[in-house]
Amino acid sequence: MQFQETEEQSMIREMVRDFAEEVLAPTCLARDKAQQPPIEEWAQFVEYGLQSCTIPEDFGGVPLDDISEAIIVEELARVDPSFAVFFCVHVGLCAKTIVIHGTDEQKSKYLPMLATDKVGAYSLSEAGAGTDAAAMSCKAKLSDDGTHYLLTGEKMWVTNGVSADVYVLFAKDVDHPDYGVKKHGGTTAFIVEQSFEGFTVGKKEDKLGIRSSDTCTLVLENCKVPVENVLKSPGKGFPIAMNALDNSRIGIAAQGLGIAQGAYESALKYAHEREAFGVPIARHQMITAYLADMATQVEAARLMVYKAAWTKEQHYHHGGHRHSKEASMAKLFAGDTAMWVAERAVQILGGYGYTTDFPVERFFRDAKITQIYEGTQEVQKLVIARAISKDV
Ligand code: COS
Repeated sequence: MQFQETEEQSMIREMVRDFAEEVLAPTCLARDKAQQPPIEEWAQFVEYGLQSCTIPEDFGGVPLDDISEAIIVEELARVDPSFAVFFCVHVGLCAKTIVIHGTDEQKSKYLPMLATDKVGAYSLSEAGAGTDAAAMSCKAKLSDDGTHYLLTGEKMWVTNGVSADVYVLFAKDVDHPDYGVKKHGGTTAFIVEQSFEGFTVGKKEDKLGIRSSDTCTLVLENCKVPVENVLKSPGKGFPIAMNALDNSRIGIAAQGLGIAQGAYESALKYAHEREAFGVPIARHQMITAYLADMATQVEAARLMVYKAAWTKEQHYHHGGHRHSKEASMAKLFAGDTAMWVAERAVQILGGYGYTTDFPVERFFRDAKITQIYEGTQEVQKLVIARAISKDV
């Protein structure tokens, strides 16, 4: 067992940290206020090639190991959690899902564009199907000539929904023999382009946090999707959706870690600069104890995130076991850590922490979503409980 980053991982961390501080930090508050997606910043980011980190070289990517991917998210979220989730969804939920489940034709068509400047998204949830994903009601019906599916319904909570060009999107094939038999019966994964006929970007949500990340509904009105855009085969979509979430929950855990790290650093700096009763507040025991607890929680979250990323790497490349449990544990712990550390940071900064003069109010608002999306904390407990019950 070793706890040291490789030289390459340290180099990536430094590169992303510089990018986040130089490019994201100056604009993130204004984007947050305006709810503006980081399109210009993304254009600068793609020059580094990191948006292709989950795509094999054969399809134009510069693949990195899973711990490096987590480090990138962590460093982005330390400054700008909205940008971090933009990256996470693109590389994880979209590109990686096509890498794992796509045919050679699908990979050749879609991965090179996702490896360059096209943006990816993932669309599973609906108004009545969030935690209970299998309850989705969007329907897919094969056209009479059998060349394409017609998708109908409305998807919800789609991160990157406005900005994306390509979506991995789930709907139920009503003619599949399992449809109406099993709860998730007929669920099919499609690759959908924003330009497809019958596809409309719907309402954009006005959110508490991660406001520079666009979240919207998608309206499908006989949306025409070629049959060759089905991932795997019709009716095989639910396990694809679950597998994609196993992968990306580590990304959200890394986002929580980055938020916690950013909030902790702000509080530490402030506590050493701000004086009260004649000394820096960091010398008051109650504040010292907060800071010690925060540093400990952040470190514990970091170990869990990297361990989950390592387990994922072992699963895909070295025959290791599936990483569902580790991903959910990391997301559960790091999400709670983000929320707790950000709240403590606001407390340490007092009134200043409640204003936009310091980033901790934004971290506080941004932290909350890490306990909700890509599976609520309650869902993570369900996944963990199911996994550990197999150990009995
Ligand atoms: N990887 C691959 N396949 C998986 C899987 C995983 N991690 N987890 C479940 N599956 C498969 C099962 O093996 C089963 O397949 P078969 O029917 O072929 O046997 C199928 O998926 C259904 O699994 P299960 O019975 O566990 O489904 P449930 O309806 O009970 O759902 C939860 C389980 C709640 C865990 C699931 O709905 C979930 O994760 N919900 C949260 C969704 C979420 O995170 N949404 C946010 C999306 S971001 S827009």
